[in-house]
Amino acid sequence: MEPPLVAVLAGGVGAAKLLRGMVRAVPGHRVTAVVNTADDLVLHGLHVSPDLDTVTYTLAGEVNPETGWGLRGETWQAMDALERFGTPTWFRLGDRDLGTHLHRTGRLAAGVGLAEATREVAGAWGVEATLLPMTEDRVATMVTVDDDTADGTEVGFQDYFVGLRHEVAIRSVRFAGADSARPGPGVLDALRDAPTVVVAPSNPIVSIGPLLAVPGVADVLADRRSEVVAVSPIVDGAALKGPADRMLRELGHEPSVAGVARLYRDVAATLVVDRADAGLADAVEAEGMDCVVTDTVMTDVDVATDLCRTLLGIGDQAPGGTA
Ligand code: FO1
Repeated sequence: MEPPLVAVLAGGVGAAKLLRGMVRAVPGHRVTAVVNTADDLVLHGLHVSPDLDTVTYTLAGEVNPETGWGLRGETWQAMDALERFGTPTWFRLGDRDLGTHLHRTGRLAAGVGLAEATREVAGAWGVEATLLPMTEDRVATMVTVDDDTADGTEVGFQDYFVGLRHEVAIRSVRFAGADSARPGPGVLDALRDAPTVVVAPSNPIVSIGPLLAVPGVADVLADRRSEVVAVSPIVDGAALKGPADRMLRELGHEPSVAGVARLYRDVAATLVVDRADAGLADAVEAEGMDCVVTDTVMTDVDVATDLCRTLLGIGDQAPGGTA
């Protein structure tokens, strides 16, 4: 198998959009994505891996374009049937999507690892890129939400994100199990061997945070920091999707490209920011990262492809340059 030309640290929707451009910028089979699994949950006895599935369905051209997750043309008969029993259905699994969770859960029960189950799912959807779960061990993002109690209440990530519609303020985030998690098969090799490593424009706290918390990952990136380029998920002080800006603020970080630079400067030499943030390039550089300004809002696959070409050629960019 040919080695990857690029390895991408990936969360869900933002990363999936970027990867759609990446597999046009270079041959799909030369792209490896290391994907967050700390959002995974077991529901109705099924192992659900939202970020792996979002990336898979997006690369297959089958993602629901309205939500950015789940499958297009989905039906919900299984959820309707569950409601009949009074079973909670706050986390919606469509009928077609259920097939993926049934397959994954069956394979895991048969003793196959998550990496192999992921390879099977991605392959069946015709995805050429290699998708690697960050770990096969259980790592769970836990969020302490602000409530009337003195210490707040800790809930699982999907309880916060979907159950509470990320409308409540948060006090802290931790990645349970991360300290003893082993990187998934092939993860460290891909991050060491790919000529370029890209940190996708995913939530720095709850999507990229767990990846960097897996022992070994941040060290590999720090060792080759000059070849690691991150894309800011914050544009003009706001997240394009989801609560990243609010989470940053609530956890004491600045919700700006400068705040993102502060989080990534130890593992990446370059931060790519949108033209809307051109005025903050000096602030990014003051944090110790080179700043490249270009179009990062991936309104269509052509913008994503151009962005990826810029990322791959970043070594040729003058620091602080405009692509
Ligand atoms: N997000 C929601 O807001 N509501 C849902 O009911 C929901 C179901 C769901 C099912 C499968 C899947 O792969 C993703 C799903 N998501 C849902 C998205 C998911 O919560 C988030 O995309 C990620 O975990 C954050 O990256």
